[in-house]
Amino acid sequence: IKTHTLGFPRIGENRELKFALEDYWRGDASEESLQATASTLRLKHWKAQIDSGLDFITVGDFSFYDQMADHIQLLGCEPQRFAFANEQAPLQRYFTMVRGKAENHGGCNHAHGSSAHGLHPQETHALEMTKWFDTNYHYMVPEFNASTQFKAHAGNLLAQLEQAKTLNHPVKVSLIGPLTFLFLGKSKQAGFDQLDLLDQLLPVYGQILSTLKLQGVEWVQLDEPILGLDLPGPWLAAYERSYLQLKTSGVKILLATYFSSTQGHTSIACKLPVDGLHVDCVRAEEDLPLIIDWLPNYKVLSLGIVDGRNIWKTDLNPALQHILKAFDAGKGEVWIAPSCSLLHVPYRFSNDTRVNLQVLPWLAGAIEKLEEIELLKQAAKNQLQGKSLTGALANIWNTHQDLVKQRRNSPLLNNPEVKARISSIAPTADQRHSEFAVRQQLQRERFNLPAYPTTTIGSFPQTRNIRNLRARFRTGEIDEATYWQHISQEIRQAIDFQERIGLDVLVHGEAERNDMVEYFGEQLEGFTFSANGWVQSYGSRCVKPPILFGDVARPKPMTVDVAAFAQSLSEKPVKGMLTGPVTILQWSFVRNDQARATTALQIAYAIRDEVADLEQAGIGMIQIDEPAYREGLPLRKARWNDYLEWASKAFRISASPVRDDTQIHTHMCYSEFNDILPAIAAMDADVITIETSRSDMELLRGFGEFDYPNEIGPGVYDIHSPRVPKQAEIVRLIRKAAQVIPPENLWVNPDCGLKTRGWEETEAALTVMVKATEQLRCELETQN
Ligand code: THG
Ligand code: ZN
Repeated sequence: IKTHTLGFPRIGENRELKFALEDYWRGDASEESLQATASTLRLKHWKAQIDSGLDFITVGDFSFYDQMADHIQLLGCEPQRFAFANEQAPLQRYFTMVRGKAENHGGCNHAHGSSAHGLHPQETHALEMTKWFDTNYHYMVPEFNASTQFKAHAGNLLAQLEQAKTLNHPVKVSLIGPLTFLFLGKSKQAGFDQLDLLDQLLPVYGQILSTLKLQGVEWVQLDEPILGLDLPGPWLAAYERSYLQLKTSGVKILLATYFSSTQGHTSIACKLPVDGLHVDCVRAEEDLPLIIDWLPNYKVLSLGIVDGRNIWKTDLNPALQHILKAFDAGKGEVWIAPSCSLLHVPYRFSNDTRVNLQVLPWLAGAIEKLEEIELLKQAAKNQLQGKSLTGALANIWNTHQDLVKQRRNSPLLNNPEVKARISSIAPTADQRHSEFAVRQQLQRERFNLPAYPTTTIGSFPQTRNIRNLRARFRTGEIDEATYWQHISQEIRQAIDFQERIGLDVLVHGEAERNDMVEYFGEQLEGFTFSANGWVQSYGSRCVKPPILFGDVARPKPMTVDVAAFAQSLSEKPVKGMLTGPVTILQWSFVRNDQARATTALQIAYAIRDEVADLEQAGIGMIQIDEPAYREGLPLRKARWNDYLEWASKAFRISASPVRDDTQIHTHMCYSEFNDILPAIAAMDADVITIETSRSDMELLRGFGEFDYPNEIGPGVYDIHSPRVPKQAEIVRLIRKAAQVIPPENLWVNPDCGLKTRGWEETEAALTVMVKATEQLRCELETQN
């Protein structure tokens, strides 16, 4: 029996890598100092693996930004559009690819005035970023076209290997497999299929594997998580010949699948000419009997039995049974591992100072998960010799299992009122009183908005001042009254600003919120929070997912005071701002002792009560954001319907207690909506705002073809860049939108929230947006 991990969190226990990167980018630290931090972190993480008893340390999971981006360099396929000079240092090229390059390269915090003149020829967009499967981690998307070429650049990887060798411990190298790498990239040329690049790519992989073998590496883990998707036939068909070719390198290959069942491709995965197969026994437990049956006994079976996507201590008994079953079936070599890379969980919980003390002992971060793996190995070894654990290990095992049992039976998990409420949902609870057409009429009479009403998505720039304010309140430096006095001031300024530039529907700006999920979790029962449980989201950016451990209830209103105060400052409607149940679910660590659908419904009721209270307080428009609605979609299509049914129901439950003339908004960020449009329509929000400007309104076409029935605000400018759009550009986008959406249903707004932007460019951009709208209204009047 051997133990390993598919990958380890790289940002550092105290986000050392994040701070080192940001210092370096800001010009406050040298490359040497950045490299030194990276090197120290790698050593620390490998030592942690050795200390907890793993048989291999994993090399290749470190990255300065993202592992897919690393592979773009490893495989020598930096997109031609970056036009790198040969002499340019790889690290510079790397950061240009992942972060883009602004004109003058002065960083992003000044000289915004100059960007008002439009795209500078020297401005280079970063690689696109997109969600890694159904996680909250984003990877950088490789770009392919017919002239893409590959070339091995393994220097970086080999240097890390050399560093690992100083520890004198067996090494396993982890890489993304060739088919997954190609599949997750994007063809940038119409009609070009990136699968056509496979034959060029394979020799480069072969060369890298041979080099690793020469360097004394016995095992390479090749991640092929796309085997858990509904793969197109030609991609599936390419597996066998690809791996036959890679086999000639002579290095042993562990093919790693995770996140989802390989159903339909299980036999291919089992029969590939590789030396081992890793299976996710948490997400794809149902595959295990088949795999035990079909995987030849001479191959290594790596069992991913410790959940790499969640933070609960593993119930060791059933996990041990899985291991023993594999041995019973005659498997020669069984390895034990987390289900997937530990990238998706915090470093550790044992030192945390904030988690509810009753919940804390139930949790396992990356470090604690390695300990579980070692414990399972010792128990399995003993069992195979007909013995059970004794001494200290037996004590650890028993204590661990007591905690697992304690959580299962804890009264902390149960709130009978919440359970009763969702066990008897009235059939009309998820329905508005009247159909949309009726509501629309009443809302038009009530709000009397001009054509193409203008609004924003909700957040305004989170200035240093606001962050400091929250930090000072958190540490007790200022008291609650002082804190709210300052926040009120921020809200007042936000309202004044919007009145001044002439927006029609206002927001309060969200100065009081840290994160759109954390903010609500902190006020709900059933959640707890860590002080330091950071998980990488993209690059140096991290999130601290709330821990949802029990039945969800709302002890008291969460946003009503702020919303009512903001509304009192203006005659115009000010939207009440909430986060939707699916997004709260998706961006939290949620309980694994009940169905996600049930948890979502509980959250939905908490939001529903908030919606009702907002309406009571005179708020006429309420926005319930669901940016994670699309990413919650299961990886296999066969499970979509079930998800979409409960997800849209959860949204409707939260949105439906209101009168017909109360207007419900929702917002979703950039995603492929088109395949789930019926489910988006089924949410029945009166207005949806979506991100469309980067796709030049192409995303909107689907809404038009589908005849999306309700009102839509397609984003008219990209908020991810400090660039200020020109009036003519926005006019053009609105006209384009009006060709597919009935103009009377169109709203005008930016793509997304503005919290990552500065005030200067925000004011400039929104002013242009209002001007563009006024121009179109004039044209409408002259037509009529
Ligand atoms: N909240 C949560 N998840 C998310 C987003 C979010 N996932 C998708 C998307 N938005 C990810 N985007 C970001 C953008 C910025 C940051 C994190 C994720 C960010 N984080 C701070 C950092 O790393 O410095 C930490 C913020 C803090 O101190 O709380 O800036 O909005 N849950
Ligand atoms: Zn958004």
